[in-house]
Amino acid sequence: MFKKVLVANRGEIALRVIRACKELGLESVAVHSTADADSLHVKFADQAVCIGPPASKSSYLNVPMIISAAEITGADAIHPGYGFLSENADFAEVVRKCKLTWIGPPPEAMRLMGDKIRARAAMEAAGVPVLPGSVGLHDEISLFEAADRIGLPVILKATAGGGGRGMKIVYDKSKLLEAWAMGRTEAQNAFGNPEMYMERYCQKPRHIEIQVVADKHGHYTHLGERECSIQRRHQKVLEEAPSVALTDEIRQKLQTAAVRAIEAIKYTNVGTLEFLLDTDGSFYFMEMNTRIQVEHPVTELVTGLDLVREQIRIAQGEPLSFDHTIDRRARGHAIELRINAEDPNTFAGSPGKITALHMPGGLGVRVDTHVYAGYVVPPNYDSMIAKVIVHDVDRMAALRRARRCLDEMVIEGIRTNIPFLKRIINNPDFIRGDFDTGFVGRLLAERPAHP
Ligand code: MV4
Repeated sequence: MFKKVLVANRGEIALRVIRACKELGLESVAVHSTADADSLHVKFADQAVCIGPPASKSSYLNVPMIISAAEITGADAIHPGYGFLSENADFAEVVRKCKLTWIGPPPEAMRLMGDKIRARAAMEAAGVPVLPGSVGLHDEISLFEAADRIGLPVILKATAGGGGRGMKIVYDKSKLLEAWAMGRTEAQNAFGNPEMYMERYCQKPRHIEIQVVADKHGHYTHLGERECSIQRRHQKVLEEAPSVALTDEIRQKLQTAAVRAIEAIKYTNVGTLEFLLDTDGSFYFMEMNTRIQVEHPVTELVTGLDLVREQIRIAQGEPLSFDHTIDRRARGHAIELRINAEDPNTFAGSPGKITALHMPGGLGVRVDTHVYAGYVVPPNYDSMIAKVIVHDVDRMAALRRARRCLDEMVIEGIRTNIPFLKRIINNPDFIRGDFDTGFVGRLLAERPAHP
């Protein structure tokens, strides 16, 4: 049993984890860069340690500094949040070698899911649908053989990639070689591994993910889906649960596939299986995220569970806090709006001092944020400054609540994407539930940015 948790992250998720620790009677240690000294996660933790200069590489990715901070403060567990070191299996192993508890999945499961080719193979072996695809493509011959077998269009993805970086879509055989060569260069630069593989390209899919959770007592279960098709350049903008696109039959099949997947790999902790949902109702495994996700509150509001508390309990060796054999349905509808410090037209980051701030509130409204009036948004990190998550009895009611919240919100001194979020939630196609992963791209092509 551990007593003190070091939170190896920043921003709203660090605060989110610290809050869960407090409610469980655990002490918390914040680590922070010099740029984050005034962040709420630093103020609300029991102890705080500065671990380096603003650059992530020197602070939130600096493994020796983070381990030292744990040793100096007597922390006996590490929660990695999302991003940064959260999906780094080597870090998880270092944490364990230092006799600290890793509040995350088994490193072997993290490593498996980090290798997209191995992950595909493991899912296929577990009976989870995957798109027709290839293994690693190491020469021109295997490249063209794979394209001929799979059929155009195809998508080239980095074996060590994920989240859409380094992907190349190829519609024409004459473009295949160049796309592969460019992809290899990008993959080498981004992930330190040039290897690419191929899949049949699914046009106009929805991005549906299934939240999973498993303890160390052999209980594997799911907590339903999240609809994550509203993305801009592979960055989610808005997420909701449940998805309007799923029939009970497809939902059931997705859930069964997700639970089968985590059972097959003996997963523990929380995780997410990402699926592409094709227009004909077929679905395919895309990747698995072996971490708590930004959009986890959407699932918390429709299940009533605290996913970070579950993570901590699981790491302590406790069973799931709930009876996973009953109550499978989402309660009402939840929508998360990601508030970013960015220009709503150009999407360029907009760091600086927040001179005035009013966050929305009232029934069915949750705001997760580390910012306050007078806070200075540093230019060094992700632009997300808050999440507004609304809950109501059904999707239309939740949308009305989301509109009310965006109208209430006041953020002065910096620019935010609030006007862009309003545009999405007032769009007739979005309101009808008629959208796919190309929705935001088409919206912006219609009325482009004004730089
Ligand atoms: C795909 C795809 C179509 N076909 N794979 C984007 C992020 C990464 N997880 C994989 N992604 C995609 N993989 C096949 N075989 C389309 C996407 C994709 C996408 C997926 C989800 C949300 C937004 C997206 C935007 C563009 C492409």
